[in-house]
Amino acid sequence: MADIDPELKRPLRVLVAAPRGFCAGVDRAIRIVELALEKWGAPVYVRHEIVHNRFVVENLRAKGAVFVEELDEVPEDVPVIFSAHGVPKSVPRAAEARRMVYVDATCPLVSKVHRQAERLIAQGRHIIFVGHAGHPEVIGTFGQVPEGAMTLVETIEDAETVAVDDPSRLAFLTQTTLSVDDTRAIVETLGRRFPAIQSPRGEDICYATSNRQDAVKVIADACDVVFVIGAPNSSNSLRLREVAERCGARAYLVQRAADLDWAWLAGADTVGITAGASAPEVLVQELVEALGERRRLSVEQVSTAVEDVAFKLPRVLTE
Ligand code: 2E7
Ligand code: F3S
Repeated sequence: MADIDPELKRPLRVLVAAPRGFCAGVDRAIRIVELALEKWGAPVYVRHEIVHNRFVVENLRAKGAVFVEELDEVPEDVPVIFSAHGVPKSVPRAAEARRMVYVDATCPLVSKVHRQAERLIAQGRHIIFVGHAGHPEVIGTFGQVPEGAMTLVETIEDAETVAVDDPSRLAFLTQTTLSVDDTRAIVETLGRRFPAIQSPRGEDICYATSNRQDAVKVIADACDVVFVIGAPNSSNSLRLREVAERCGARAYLVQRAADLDWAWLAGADTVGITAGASAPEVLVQELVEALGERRRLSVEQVSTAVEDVAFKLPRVLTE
């Protein structure tokens, strides 16, 4: 006789965080690709994953989008879209030189940081940029200013040791998807070492990042296990997993339900689910359904904020 799984149909409380999933910048970026396909027909090229989610990318690919990493992979006479994470100034410049049709899907909140960087450089300041090396947003923001005008700080240790020429003419900016708590500590360190450092006008960490971190904290406090739906290259999703883990939960990043390992749920009575800003809601529902196949679920949504942010689409696609 086959063994009966003792976990099967044991009750499982599921807390689903809100806000979770798509932010306004992701909504806009995906819509830009869809509208470009409607307006110009396939293929439409996209430089870099429009957002860091395989499911989103595959769906758009099925509609005729072609994803490449560099502009020189785009053939002549086809439109190209720049991803939500932003691009160095050299990219639109190269597109203009080739007389390409391009649409910039950079999140407006990232563009705002780009403009702040330019303004600070015009004031003669050196910028300390708090972010993660190699991330496309960081590459894009560094590409707004002349080489050497900005220094990357990734950790508290970096903040303790970074050397600057003139501490009286210093400012800092940050990536939009950082850990709110880690960034606070880094910024405090910078402020202690460089009392004259100028802060960003508003927060650079975006509303979606901080709302999702607040919400996951609340569920993680009550959960044995937290699942974050997101890709391994998704900065904001990685931060959500870290935040959940720091609250004492066992926290896993999963791209979709198929990644779930049932061993992770051993002994768990309460699990939490959230999703990074680039993860579609269908993947949340898919995970809930997968859990329901083995356990008897009670599902509750835990809401810590209501979001009503929406960004305008580029005129070229709406006229
Ligand atoms: C753009 C920006 O695509 P994502 O996973 O990107 P991150 O930056 O978190 O790796 O999420 C949406 C998004 C977030 N930030 C897009 Cl700058
Ligand atoms: Fe923009 Fe923040 Fe989303 S920077 S793309 S609103 S995660």
